Amino acid sequence: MINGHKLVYLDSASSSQKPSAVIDAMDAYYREYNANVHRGIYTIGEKATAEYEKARARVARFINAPDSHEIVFTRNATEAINLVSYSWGRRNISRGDVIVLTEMEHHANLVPWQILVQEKDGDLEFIPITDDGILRLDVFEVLLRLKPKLVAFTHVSNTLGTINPVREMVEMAHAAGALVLIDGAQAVPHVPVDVQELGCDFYAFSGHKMLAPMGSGALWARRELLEAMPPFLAGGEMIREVHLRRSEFNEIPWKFEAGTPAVGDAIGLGVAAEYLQALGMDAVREHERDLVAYALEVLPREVPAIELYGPLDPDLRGGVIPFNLPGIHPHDVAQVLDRFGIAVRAGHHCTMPLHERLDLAATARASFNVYSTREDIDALAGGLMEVQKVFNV
Ligand code: C6P
Repeated sequence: MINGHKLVYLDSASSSQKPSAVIDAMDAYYREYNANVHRGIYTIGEKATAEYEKARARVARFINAPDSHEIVFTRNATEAINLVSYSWGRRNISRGDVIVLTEMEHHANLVPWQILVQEKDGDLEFIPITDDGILRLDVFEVLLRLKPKLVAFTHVSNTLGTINPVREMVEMAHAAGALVLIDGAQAVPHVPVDVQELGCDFYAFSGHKMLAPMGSGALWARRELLEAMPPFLAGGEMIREVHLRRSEFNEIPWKFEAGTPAVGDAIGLGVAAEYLQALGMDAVREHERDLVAYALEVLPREVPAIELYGPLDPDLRGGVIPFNLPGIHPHDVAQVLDRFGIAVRAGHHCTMPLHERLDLAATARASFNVYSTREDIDALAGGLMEVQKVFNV
């Protein structure tokens, strides 16, 4: 109970709740076979290593990676993108090179590239959006004439919910000779992801938004890219041989997993991937599409003053509903909703440039996951009516 009310959790885009299967798997690791991996030649050390690598195989299956060695465990999507910007970026981007991003990127898929091009004297270009949050592919076509080295974009917008036409964008980018990084942080929990079908080169995501523990995440990249990339972090585990003045690095993916990894978190991530696969990602998507369609119908009907942002077509939109109540700051909206046990996020959602583009100081945002229901949306509509009463608007 939250403030005397049943919790209505509508902040899953920020982080999801975790199923018992995930918590139990982590509990079992810590209680029954807690040990470091790839080190101990004793029973629980071997069991921990086997479960850690099993988790990698599960994650690979979940996104249909052709080879589980192409999955590098990271702490989150941010670290996965930084791994690419530091490792691939510093070796492949030089003076005058162009990287194309979009106006809707989360800061995690913007700031690493800003730092890289500042260091290398390269350039960033941005695919603009329409007022309802759709990428302008006509402008993308024009930007591709600049022959960018890399195009990096989000699969699903964390702020507007827009599901981008990623497959088409990958084809366009490849035809122009660019590599493609997809930020899948808001996609893997909500839509089927098949990296082979998408044809991209790098795919980054966090575990904690897809029912997995905090501190879990992954980068998928094509084997030949990972093999050619220098290590990102250095130390134990990522080496094969070390001498005082030189070292030989380990094979992929361990070359990118320096130090003791978050073993329990990786195991939890593997179980979350299996859990979602058992639900069926087509069914997950259909459930969220239904919730989006319901929210887009119910909220303006029950709360006529509400301003909604993002694509109006539920087919183009993941489970994210950004909104404002005119005359009330979104932080106040979120605070009053909390009195009724309703959790939404308010602010810029780590997309300040997108808010600037839409001329919005901030928004409130309701977001869904597999456990969200139509009743949650009814509760939100009721809560928003209460907010209006409190502020007398
Ligand atoms: N978005 C949100 O409330 P991390 O923090 O590394 O797990 O995820 C970063 C990230 C990258 N890309 C997208 C599209 C994202 O949505 C996020 C995280 C959360 O929208 C927290 S700011």
